[in-house]
Amino acid sequence: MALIDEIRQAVIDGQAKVVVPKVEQALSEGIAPDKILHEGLISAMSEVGRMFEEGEYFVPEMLIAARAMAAALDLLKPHLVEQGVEPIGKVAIGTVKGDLHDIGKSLVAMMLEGAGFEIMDLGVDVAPEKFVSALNDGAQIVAMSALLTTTMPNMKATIAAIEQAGLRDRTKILIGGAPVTEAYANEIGADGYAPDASSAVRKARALIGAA
Ligand code: B1M
Repeated sequence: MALIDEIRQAVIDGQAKVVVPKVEQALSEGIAPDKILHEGLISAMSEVGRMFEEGEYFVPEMLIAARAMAAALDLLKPHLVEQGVEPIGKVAIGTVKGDLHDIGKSLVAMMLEGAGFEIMDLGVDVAPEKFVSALNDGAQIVAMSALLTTTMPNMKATIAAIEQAGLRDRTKILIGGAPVTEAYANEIGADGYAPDASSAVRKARALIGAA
């Protein structure tokens, strides 16, 4: 089996102790971090999602696979994030209230950081008021992630809270996550939608006029 497939399989099997040395090996063999990310890690999580949908995996298996992926992402981070770049803007990023999925959000945060944004990572299950207080602390962009159809409405609730706080005019709002669409972004009055981490960077740059 090719090394990248071994990484993918080890994430699916939730074997963090296998994934980490294999990612180290892949990096030392000169395999591009981007290839490890997409063909190894992200592809593995899609398969885990499919297995969950089809009843082959349950929540504990999903969680263990996510932990293996997170351990691999920690290793990849320095390779994906350029160090010492002058900040081009401040982003408050979080997964919306009620939603505990953090891998996609963290990946978007990592890529934004690599593109020169200063990141305030608010974590998961972030209440609208927390986004508002990050804006009061100087964030220009609010970046919201949602992985559940049931938590998407909390994006709209957060926009309402920002409006109510009188901060909407000076705030750019970017949203994303597997169930989120451009149409939904338009519907709730967000300024942008991105389907993945690299387009999130392009969108964020465009939103603050740094494109
Ligand atoms: Co959950 N889960 N989960 N889960 N989980 C999904 C999302 C699901 C699609 C699985 C399935 O049924 N196929 C399903 C949602 C169904 C729906 O609402 N339509 C689901 C469910 C149902 C649940 C629970 C309700 C299960 C239960 O308890 N019965 C529960 C909810 C808990 C909660 O949040 N309150 C739950 C729990 C969990 C775990 C905790 C076990 C674990 C998360 C662990 C963690 O994050 N630390 C988990 C996992 C791992 C998944 C899957 C398998 C993988 C998610 C992931 O990390 N993907 C997922 C199935 C799937 O996605 N195929 C699933 C990899 C990641 C890189 O991709 O997050 O999509 P993603 O991020 C992408 C893009 O979406 C985009 O860029 C990223 C990189 O390209 N993006 C943005 C994301 N945020 C963005 C923000 C942006 C822009 C782009 O701008 C701001």
